[in-house]
Amino acid sequence: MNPGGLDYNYEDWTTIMNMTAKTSVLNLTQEEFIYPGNRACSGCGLSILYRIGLKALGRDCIFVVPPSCLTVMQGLFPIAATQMPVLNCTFASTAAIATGVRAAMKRLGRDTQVVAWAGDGGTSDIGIQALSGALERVEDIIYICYDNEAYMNTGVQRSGTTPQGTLTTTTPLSGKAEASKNIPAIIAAHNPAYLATCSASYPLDFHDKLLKAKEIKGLKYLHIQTPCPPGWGCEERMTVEIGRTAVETGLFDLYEIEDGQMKLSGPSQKLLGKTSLRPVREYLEMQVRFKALSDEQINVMQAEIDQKWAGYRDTF
Ligand SMILES: Cc1ncc(C[n+]2csc(CCOP(=O)(O)OP(=O)(O)O)c2C)c(N)n1
Ligand code: SF4
Ligand SMILES: [Mg+2]
Repeated sequence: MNPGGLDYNYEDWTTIMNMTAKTSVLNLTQEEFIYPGNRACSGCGLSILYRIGLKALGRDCIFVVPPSCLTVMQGLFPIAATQMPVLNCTFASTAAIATGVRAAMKRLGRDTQVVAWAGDGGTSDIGIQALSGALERVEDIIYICYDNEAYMNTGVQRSGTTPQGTLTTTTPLSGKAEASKNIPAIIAAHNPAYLATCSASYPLDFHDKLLKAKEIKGLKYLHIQTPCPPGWGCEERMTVEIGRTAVETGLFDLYEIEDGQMKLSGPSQKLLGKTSLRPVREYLEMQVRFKALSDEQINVMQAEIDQKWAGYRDTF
C-alpha cells in the first residue's frame, strides 16, 4: 500500500503518469543536469527555466551561448555548472555557430540537439542577422531567447525589447523613449517550424513546449520571459508573482505557432473566459523600473492590452 492509501506499485504509477499528456511535479524527472550552486542572483527567473528546460532537453545536446548572464551562471570549465557541453560564442554569431555545430553532428551521424540560448540583447539587437539567416535556411536547431528586457549582465542597459518608459542605466530620467521590438512577431514572419512563448512562472509549460520542439524538424524558436530582481527593481521572492501577473494582466501572452496557426496556451487561454483581466497597473507597480510612467502612459498601455484581447476573443 502506498502512502495515501493508493494500492498500486511504482511501475503502475510511472505508467499512469507517462500516459498523462502534460508534465507535472509528479512525473518531472528528478535527474538534474546542472550541478548545485551557480552564480545567478537569488530570484533569477532565468535560473528557474534553465534548470527545468535542461530536464526536457536531456543529455544529448550541445549549447551555444553568447555573452550574457547565462554565461556567468554556467561558469567556466572546469567549474562549469552545466553537465552538457557549452560553446561560448560572440554575440553576432550565435545562430551561425549553432548551424555549424548541427551540421558537424549530422556529418558524424549523430542526432545531438543543438540549442542556441541567448539573452534579449543578444537576440533582438546584436544576433538578429544570424538568426534571421538561420530561419530563412530552415536550420534544424532550437533557439531560446530569454527576455529579461535589458542588458542585465553589464549593468541594466536598455535593449531592443526593453518596454517603453522603463528606467534603465542608459535611460535613467524619464525611461526608454522608444517602443519595444516584438521579437516573436519578427520571428513568426519567417514562418519557423515552431514558435512558442513561455514564462519563468510556468516552468512546466516551458518543459513541455521544449519536449514538443525536440520532435520537430527545422528551426524552433522559444521566447521566454524571465524576471530579473536587480534589473526590474523588485524583491527576489517576487519573481514568480511578477511573471504570473504579466500573464494574468494579458500583457505577456503564452502561445504557440505551428504551421502558421497561433494557439493560446494554458494560463493565457484560460483568460479568454474572463470578461475583464487584472489591470496592468498591478504589474507595473510591483517594479521600480516603471516608476517614471505617467498615468497617461499607463492608460495607453491598458488600452492596447484591451484591444489585443478583444481581438483574441473574436479570433479564438
Ligand atoms: C560585441 C560585444 N559587445 C558587448 C559585450 C559586453 N556584454 C557582455 S554581456 C552583455 C549583455 C547581454 O545582454 P543580454 O543579451 O540581454 O543578456 P543578459 O545580460 O540580460 O542576460 C554585454 C553588452 C560583448 N561581450 N561583446
Ligand atoms: S542580473 Fe538578472 S538575469 Fe542576471 S543573474 Fe541576476 S537576476 Fe538573473
Ligand atoms: Mg537581457
